[in-house]
Amino acid sequence: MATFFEGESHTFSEYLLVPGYSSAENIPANVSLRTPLVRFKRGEEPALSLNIPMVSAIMQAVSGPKLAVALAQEGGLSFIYGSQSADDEAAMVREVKSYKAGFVVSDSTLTPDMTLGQVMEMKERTGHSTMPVTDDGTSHGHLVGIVTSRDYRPSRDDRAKLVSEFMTPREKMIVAEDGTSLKTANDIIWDNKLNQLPIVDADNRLVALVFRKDYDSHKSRPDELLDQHKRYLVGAGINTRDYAERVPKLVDAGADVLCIDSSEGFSEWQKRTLAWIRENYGDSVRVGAGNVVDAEGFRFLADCGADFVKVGIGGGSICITREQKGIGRGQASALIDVCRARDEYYEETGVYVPVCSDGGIVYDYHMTLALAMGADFLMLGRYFARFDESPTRRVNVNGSYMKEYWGEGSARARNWQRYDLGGNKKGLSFVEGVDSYVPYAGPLKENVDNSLLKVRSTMCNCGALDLAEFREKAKLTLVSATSLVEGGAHDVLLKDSSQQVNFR
Ligand code: RVP
Repeated sequence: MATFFEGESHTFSEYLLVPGYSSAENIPANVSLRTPLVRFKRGEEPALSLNIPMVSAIMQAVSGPKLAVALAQEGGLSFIYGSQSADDEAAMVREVKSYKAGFVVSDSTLTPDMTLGQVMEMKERTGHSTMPVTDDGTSHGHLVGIVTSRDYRPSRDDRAKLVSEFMTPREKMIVAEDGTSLKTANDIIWDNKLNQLPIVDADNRLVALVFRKDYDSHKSRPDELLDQHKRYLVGAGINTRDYAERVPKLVDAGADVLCIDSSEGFSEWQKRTLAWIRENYGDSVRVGAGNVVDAEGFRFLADCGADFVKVGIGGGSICITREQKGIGRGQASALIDVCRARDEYYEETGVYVPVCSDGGIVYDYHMTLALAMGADFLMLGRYFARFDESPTRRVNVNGSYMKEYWGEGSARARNWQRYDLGGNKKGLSFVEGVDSYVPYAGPLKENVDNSLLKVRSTMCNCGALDLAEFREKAKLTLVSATSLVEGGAHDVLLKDSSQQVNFR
């Protein structure tokens, strides 16, 4: 006879927190969101921690170098996607590790023979109005000029006009040489009343741009996640097929932590992958595993030496695994079960193995609930895909800006290693994900600040100043379908019909 779990399997929207006593100390500014990223022994500090409990999903449409930098600046971490060649993935890791705060590699570079029409198209696509001009149009070509929005009048100028006719030419530009510190660059910007300063090497090749606004924002990033050399922390996804080739390249590129990316992690393949890493690197390479949805799966991976365990099957916004294969579990029920197992494991062994809740976070309050249920940190795909920094295109769909977002199990990503069960057949046998649009939401920082302010506020309502205290004090209740209706605006006619949308 099969095993039947007690009760139904629930998801985040079916729960609410009941506030506890909050003292005068409980203000959002006093809340710490610092959380362990990897396993540690009782009484010891974890080797790696996050300053905010957010990591970005191991997905093509989410975790490229740009998002990784933006997220590390806020205190979280990206896992660069593994569904690309090991060399390409390692190059992305390197790009993050070699990123110098405040020095931006141009993503909107022109050639002198491009037209104003093309300039305006590029501005629309990237959202950037400062565009260096190089001889070959690459971000490291020879610098020949610069275009900003002050150089043309879209309503009056002929769209066929060439960049060379209206750019500020190189000889009239103020530049700084490679190796200039951010502080000096900023002084040059102030002394010359500039908005940006191109950095060039001895051969007049463009290296980067420093923007006036970036220096100030750099100074206001208290949560930045840095290694001992003041470089941003970054993770990388691996799979259970080519780890012997991929892991050394990622380690060599400077990846701070790895994660086995699999839709179903309770398997011999994960055991073998973890064993190989321990044999070859001991504890010097940190690696998470998953995904699992019950206590048994957690214990298996913890015993195999996983540094953290990821929870969630079928709850991802682009995921159709449950429909295709009939496996999975409501994300809240899975998380509660696994977090209980983590606490028992800690009691028994003195080893704390952090739990990551992966997928299914739609509203900001879902983050708070997942943390209250015991998650040490959250993995988010859809959430980050909506931001400027995600690697996908911003497109206009019926008058609204959208970003593309597709699953790793979709026909577009074809990440067969994530779903592979062994055997000789290589390739995706059937899709487990979809290709979609998500509403464009602007820059990462604004959104993360806003989401986490809500998390902090709710923690205060529950009398908690850090995540461990929050887990201890949280009181959760299941809600009925009828009280769900009561939770939104109801029985009123909204004046602003745009507030009526349920889709975020
Ligand atoms: P979400 O944040 O709800 O968009 O979910 C993201 C998660 O969905 C990923 O971290 C991963 O676990 C899962 N995923 C990614 N691709 C697919 C798929 O194609 N089915 N699922």
